[in-house]
Amino acid sequence: DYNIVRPKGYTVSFHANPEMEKHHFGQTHPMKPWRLTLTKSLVFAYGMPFAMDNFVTRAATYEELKSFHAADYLDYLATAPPEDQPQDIDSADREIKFNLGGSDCPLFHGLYDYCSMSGGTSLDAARKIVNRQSDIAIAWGGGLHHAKRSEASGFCYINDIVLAILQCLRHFPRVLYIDIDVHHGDGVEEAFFSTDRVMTCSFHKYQPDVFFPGTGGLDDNGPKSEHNPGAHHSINVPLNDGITDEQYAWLFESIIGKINQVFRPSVIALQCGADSLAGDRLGRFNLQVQGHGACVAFCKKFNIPMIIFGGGGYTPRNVARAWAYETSIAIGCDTKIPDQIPAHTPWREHFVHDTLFPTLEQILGEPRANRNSAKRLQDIVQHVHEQLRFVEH
Ligand code: TV7
Ligand code: CA
Ligand code: ZN
Repeated sequence: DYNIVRPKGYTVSFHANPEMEKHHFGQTHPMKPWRLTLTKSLVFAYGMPFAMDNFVTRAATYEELKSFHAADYLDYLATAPPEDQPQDIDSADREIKFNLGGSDCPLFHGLYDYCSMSGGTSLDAARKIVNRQSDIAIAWGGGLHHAKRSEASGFCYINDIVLAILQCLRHFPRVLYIDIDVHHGDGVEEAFFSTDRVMTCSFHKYQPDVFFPGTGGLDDNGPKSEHNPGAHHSINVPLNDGITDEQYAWLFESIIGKINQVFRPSVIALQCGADSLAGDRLGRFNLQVQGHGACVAFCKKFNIPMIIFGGGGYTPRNVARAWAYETSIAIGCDTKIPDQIPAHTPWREHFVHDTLFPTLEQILGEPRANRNSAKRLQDIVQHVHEQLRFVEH
């Protein structure tokens, strides 16, 4: 048997708005806000709320969203007619301009509420960090890294991460953004392209013209002009299909360990997109719950205030497993957590296998071929270390 207790000497906070989970992008759309319900059911069944400060968050206000987004974009987001309603030509025009209403970013009922709730959840986490009321603030409803100032992209409409980082920059000198979603964190990278107060580092599958969004090559390290303070402050780790826990941990520790030394962040913002897990509906990697969680554990060891965001993740049972395990890492009970999913877990039948750490064979049947050679991974680390020679704080 095991006991979940509050961690000694630091505070973990959990930020969520249950109203968010009720929204639907559409029957066949891969993004299922309901995965947040499944995540919470595991977090609760394991008794983790006892070890955290739990907050029901409010939606972000229009003024708060405007700290990053353009007013005309927000106005359209707030008033756009849902897809099943007739629209005039002018509104069809704006849909194209703002990239709204396609199959990736549909105009569904309650869209503005959903977006402002996601933004509000991450802002709430950031506020607890800047007030020093929390050391690790968790916002699984956030992590929507593709959204631009005036444009929706890749299932993301409001960039809650940028909002949270901007809030941190009002109180702290430097923020390190780390992104382990299988997609490139392009929206966050672009937002802080020209500043040396934010370093961004995304690990992702990279195959332009084949895999979304097609940016984030190894040589994309920020503005090419040395006079621009943002030069060398974008780090990209482009990967191929099938990467394993062992390879990913080696890359992550070699790169993030070095960044921590040279950049010395005052806050870490960690996007934990779970579409980098094996068996994801959109992802291509062979990561297990343990390997995904190892990234969180490694960051935690730095003892720097940290915000943990959600992100992608399209096989809900595996998203819930990873995010529940990562919550347990934050509160420091990960080594005690039983592999057996508690019998009283709501929706337990959705987990298919009744363990928190299913084997690769259980998840995939046959693992996906690994297209990442040891030589290529060494070259990536070497390139990143060369970039970091230009960075000194
Ligand atoms: C953070 N991949 C977001 C990741 C965003 C990925 C894409 C889909 C997709 C959309 C669907 C759908 C899908 C099975 C998968 C070039 C296109 C090709 C739409 C069919 N099934 C995150 C965005 C990516 C929508 N987009 O990082 C409705 O896959 O590749 C593309 C763009 C044009 C649009 N078509 C796909 O994880 C949260 N979309 C089924 C129904
Ligand atoms: Ca990524
Ligand atoms: Zn993704």
